[in-house]
Amino acid sequence: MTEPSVSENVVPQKQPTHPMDSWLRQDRLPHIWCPGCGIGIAFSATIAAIKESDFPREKISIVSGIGCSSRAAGYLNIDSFHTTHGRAIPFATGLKLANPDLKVFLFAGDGDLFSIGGNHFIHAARRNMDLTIICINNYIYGMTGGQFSPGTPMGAMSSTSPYGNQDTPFNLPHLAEAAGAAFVARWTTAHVRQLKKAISTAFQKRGFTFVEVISPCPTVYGRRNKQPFGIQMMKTLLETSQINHNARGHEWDILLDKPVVLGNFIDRERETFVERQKAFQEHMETYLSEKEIKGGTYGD
Ligand SMILES: Cc1ncc(C[n+]2csc(CCOP(=O)(O)OP(=O)(O)O)c2C)c(N)n1
Ligand code: SF4
Ligand SMILES: [Mg+2]
Repeated sequence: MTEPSVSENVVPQKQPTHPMDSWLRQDRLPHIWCPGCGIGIAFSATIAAIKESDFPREKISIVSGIGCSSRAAGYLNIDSFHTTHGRAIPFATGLKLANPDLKVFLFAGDGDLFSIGGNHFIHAARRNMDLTIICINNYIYGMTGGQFSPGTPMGAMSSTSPYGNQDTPFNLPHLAEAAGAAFVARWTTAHVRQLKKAISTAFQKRGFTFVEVISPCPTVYGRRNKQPFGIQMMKTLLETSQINHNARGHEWDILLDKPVVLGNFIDRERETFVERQKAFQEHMETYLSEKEIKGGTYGD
């Protein structure tokens, strides 16, 4: 009889597991996010919020556009749709209307949601469409090499503003509020607990809910703006932000020399699109049946 080899004697070790493993599409890993990027923090805060919620996994869908942030849809192990640039909202709207029982949320970037997708955002908010939007605002088009975006602060460097950005960025919470969102919050990736709580609230609430997440992009934003490391950017986010839930719209502007105001700013009740649609359906059926009885034509 031959002696067992050393390798045969080794007791097989159980692979360590992570509490979020089952929420990730393991075949898609490793992910594309750079070391120091904040997207992963926002992504795990989102998973934690989903885990805590009452929604069964098969009743939740994530939709994203295109960008580093939008890659999240491909990594999350639920029904996910990685759509085209700027078109996540119309896609998600279709999904929600086809199956109103679903909880549909978006995870996408400042460029995707507010440049090419900006019009969809304001109209979905106006209609109080039943969607939760998580926007990663890293002040830049990360994926395509650091062009300025509608989130880039005035004066900040980018690959397309080598002398500083001359435009004012959108005040995203103010835009969401003005357009009609039911819940509006802003946190950073350095405020994980508050962020997770805001995402939970946004998930539970009816209608159009919006959470802006200020997130470091050391690779294409930080390096051009004297903060090449993610940890430095996180420290700056902590040092230069102020929590004030009662601040109002104009105080939410992002300026390089002023603290960034954070909080759960807006929480209000408005009839949602899906609710209105049900009522409208009934109204339409009554209208049509009356027309039929009287023998009139549509539009009379
Ligand atoms: C129709 C169309 N236009 C432009 C692009 C190129 N593009 C891909 S991602 C992106 C910007 C992404 O920026 P953002 O949404 O802020 O995401 P980030 O990468 O910063 O997370 C652009 C312009 C594209 N894919 N499709
Ligand atoms: S380029 Fe920026 S946003 Fe994209 S993964 Fe790298 S650090 Fe994150
Ligand atoms: Mg971006």
